[in-house]
Amino acid sequence: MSLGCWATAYGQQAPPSQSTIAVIPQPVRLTPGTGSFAITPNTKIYVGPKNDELRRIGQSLSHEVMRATGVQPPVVAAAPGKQPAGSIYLKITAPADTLGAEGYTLSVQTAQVVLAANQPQGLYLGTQTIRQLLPAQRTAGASLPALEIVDKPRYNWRGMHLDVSRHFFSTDFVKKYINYLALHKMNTFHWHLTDDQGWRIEIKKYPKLTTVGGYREGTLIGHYGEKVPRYDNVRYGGFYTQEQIKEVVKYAQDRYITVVPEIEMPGHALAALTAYPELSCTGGPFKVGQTWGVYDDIFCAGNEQTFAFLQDVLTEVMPLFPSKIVHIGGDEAPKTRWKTCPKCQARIKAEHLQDEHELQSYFVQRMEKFMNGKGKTIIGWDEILEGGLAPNAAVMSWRGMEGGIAAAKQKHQVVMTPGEFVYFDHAQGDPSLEPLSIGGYLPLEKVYSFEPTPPELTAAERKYVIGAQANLWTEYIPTEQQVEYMVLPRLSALAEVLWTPANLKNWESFKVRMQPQYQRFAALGANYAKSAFNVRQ
Ligand code: TNX
Repeated sequence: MSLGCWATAYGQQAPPSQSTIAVIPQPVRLTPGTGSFAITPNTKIYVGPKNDELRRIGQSLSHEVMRATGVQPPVVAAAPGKQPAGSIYLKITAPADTLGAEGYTLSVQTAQVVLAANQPQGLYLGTQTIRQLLPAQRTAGASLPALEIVDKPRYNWRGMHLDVSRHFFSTDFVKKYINYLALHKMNTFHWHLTDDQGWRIEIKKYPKLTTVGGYREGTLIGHYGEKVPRYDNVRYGGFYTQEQIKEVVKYAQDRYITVVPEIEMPGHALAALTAYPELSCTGGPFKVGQTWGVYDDIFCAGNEQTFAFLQDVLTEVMPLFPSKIVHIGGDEAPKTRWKTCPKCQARIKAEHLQDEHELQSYFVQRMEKFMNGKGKTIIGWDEILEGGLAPNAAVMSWRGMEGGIAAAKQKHQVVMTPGEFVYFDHAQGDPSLEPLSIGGYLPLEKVYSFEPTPPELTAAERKYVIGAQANLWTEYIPTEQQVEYMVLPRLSALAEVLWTPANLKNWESFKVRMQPQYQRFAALGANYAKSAFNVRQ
């Protein structure tokens, strides 16, 4: 980045010096001290108590220190109570204080650094703060600024979603994406694995899901909705084997990120129906979607085979994901086919249902019962409210906040993900200068202004809003570089919305703290959107 860029964006200001304290998300309490802790070839990282998990966290910090300073501190098990001077000490403190599982304290003094937490997860999150106190680009003789931090998150669900159906991304890239989440102290990765345009997870009992459903004959070129749609006629697709899924889940777990898989039902199922047309109302045949939008052909709710199939699929999916919660989709399921399907109509009658919306509710409740029986809970898009919410289901509110508000009032957990504030598939700069995208305009400042807890809820109802997430639908995002472009830096704003107490949010301060963050993105080789601050390239 040249000086010219800085001049354009920030008047004549110079970039902040390396010693600037610029942590994102902003910690709950940060008190600057005097002096600094120098990283030297003698610096060691002590971890206590001695165990593999803490050692791994120490190793990851050591790796980051190496990246920033060229010095790789050895990781050493520390005897309890002993605090060697001149080193970095990671320790588990007595449980049951106010820090919770994810909180930590960090004390940087000239003589030593002490990072403490109740749980390893808190320690790991604290190392992400240390990482941001280090220079973004490798600097020999670097130091950490003296300070005291007490920190813990505002929300439990700090999520980021990725649609790998409309476009497919390699496991290597998914891991890179998870790294960006970890840097931002996010703790949930919502993996949208199935949709009309491709089924991306290997299911051994139904191999055609991926051999057939994993590939489409071509992809729409240009905007959805053009009078004469054009296709590139290039076969496109891919899928993850169960081994690859396990690898990604483990990778995320090591970074204290829960992977929530999404298996879409009853809608957005065209890829599955292409592989197994007998699960539709008409019997097909079908083609894996080449166009975006919503398709009328969905899983048949009148057909017992549909339920057996989905239960089999979930039986294979559940053991791959330690997450207690599984996403079952539920959005945009047109009732066109169910209206004319004799079996669906017979089901409506037999179950004394009012209409097709109640049939969808019946569908979701049946799946919920199955999942609850296996010790899992479900979350679905806010359409699952229609026709009656399943008894234990959580709701992901995407069509504004209304669905989430209704669910919270019914004492159901809610994750807020309203399109207006957190759909990262929308353009983030002047739309006429940005790559082809969908949905509208969502600049960084608007993401930053997002408030996940609706003020109209009572104090008791607010507890059901467990957090929020941003979604990245990839209809118009064909490459890894473009994924990075759409997510960065908006992810930084989202992270602060979800971690930092509302009264500490400050857009002006955020903008200043973003400057070293940009350098960090550059050092990671990330294609972040420089346009987000209207910085000339
Ligand atoms: C709506 S958000 C969808 C997705 C699309 C997205 C495009 C949601 C639950 N469904 O299928 O990709 O709009 O912004």
